[in-house]
Amino acid sequence: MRTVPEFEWYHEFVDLSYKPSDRDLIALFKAKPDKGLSLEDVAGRIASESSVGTWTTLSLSGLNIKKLMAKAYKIKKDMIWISYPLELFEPGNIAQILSCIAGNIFGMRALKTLKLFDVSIPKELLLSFKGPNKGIKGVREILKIRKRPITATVPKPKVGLEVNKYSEVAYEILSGGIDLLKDDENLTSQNFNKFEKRLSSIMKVIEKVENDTGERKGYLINVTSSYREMERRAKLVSAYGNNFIMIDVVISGWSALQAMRDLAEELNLAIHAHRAFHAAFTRPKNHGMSMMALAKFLRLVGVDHLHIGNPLGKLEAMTAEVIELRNAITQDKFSPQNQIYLPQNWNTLLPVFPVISGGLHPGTIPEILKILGTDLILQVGGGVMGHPNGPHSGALAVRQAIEAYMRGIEIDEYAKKYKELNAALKKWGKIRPI
Ligand code: CAP
Ligand code: MG
Repeated sequence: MRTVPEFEWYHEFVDLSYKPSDRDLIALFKAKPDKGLSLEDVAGRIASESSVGTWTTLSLSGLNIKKLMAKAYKIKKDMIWISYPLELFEPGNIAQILSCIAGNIFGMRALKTLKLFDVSIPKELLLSFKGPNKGIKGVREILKIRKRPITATVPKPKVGLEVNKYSEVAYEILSGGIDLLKDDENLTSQNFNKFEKRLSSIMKVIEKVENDTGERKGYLINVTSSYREMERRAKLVSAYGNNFIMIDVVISGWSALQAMRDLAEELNLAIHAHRAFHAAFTRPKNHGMSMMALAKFLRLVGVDHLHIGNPLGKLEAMTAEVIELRNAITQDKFSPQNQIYLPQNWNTLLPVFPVISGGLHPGTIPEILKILGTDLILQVGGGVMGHPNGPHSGALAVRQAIEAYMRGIEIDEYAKKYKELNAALKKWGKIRPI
């Protein structure tokens, strides 16, 4: 057992008899202490460094900071539950909250690894944020789609198509029945495809397809850039009559996202949150921040669509985790199926549309709907663009796969009547890509 130097006071941040109040924020950490340290040693260090403490006792006697001290109140195996007093946080300031519970602590030498596993936000702090602007119901109202899954497609290759070609492909995709055209995460305003030229052209395509088909369409245009430029682009999007913007939310950063959420309300826009870069810190099993914690913070700040992984896709995503994530961002009162996660009462904050994407194709759609239900956005990029007969047939095949499921008909049976679906099954079958 390590001898504790006189100048340390971390033990004052551990109280295993403490019972959190419903006004406390609870953070759940997964911790691996450095050699010679116990979980209780590091629990005190995490609670101290993420609230009011530092590495040594201070001479500032008499200061009443006890009310701001976090308390490690439960330790079980490698998990540590820490309770934070509400007064430690600035209402409505996501950056400040993360600077506490997702800040210095990841770099503490006392820890080999540390993962912020989950968070439970008290009502008073929760309601100081806006949450989603449109939510699931609002997005369905925009598109006039009551029950079935909503579909989206990214023209592929990811980037490189000039505006004219991009618009031709967009026409193929949307006229084939896809509801939302989506930019890829790394398409913004490169020389070969400038933002306003693309916006103007795609909105003309949408107008034509809406007139021809009677279906409502939308464009998840990627506004990712510096904040001021995102603001300018979002205003352009609204001026052109589109109801959606897409932001690479993790790359753009929390403060930019929170400002864009306010702007989305003024401009009557829904935010499609692409989570590129998340895997840098969600994928490591023992270090960083979990997708659950990330998803809760994104619902809190207020995105309308969020990618949560595809259990049958090309990127890593465990089915049980995707189901928990779907529940956490859609339920009014989230109660975890896996007891390790923390419950969350979302009060008046709207639900977020789960987006399933990454290696999705018509052959795997029915299985996805069976696992996750139909209140989803299905993003099918390569699974439309790679159809043997082109994107228009790929779009038709996606809608046919959804129709088969909604009508309770086995997809192979349904494919006998629909050549586009049949061709998709011939190419990809019903297997997940690697
Ligand atoms: C999917 C995608 C999305 C990923 C993001 C891509 O394309 O456009 O960015 O799904 O991952 O670029 O890979 P495909 P996640 O449909 O062709 O796979 O949804 O897990 O955040
Ligand atoms: Mg992409």
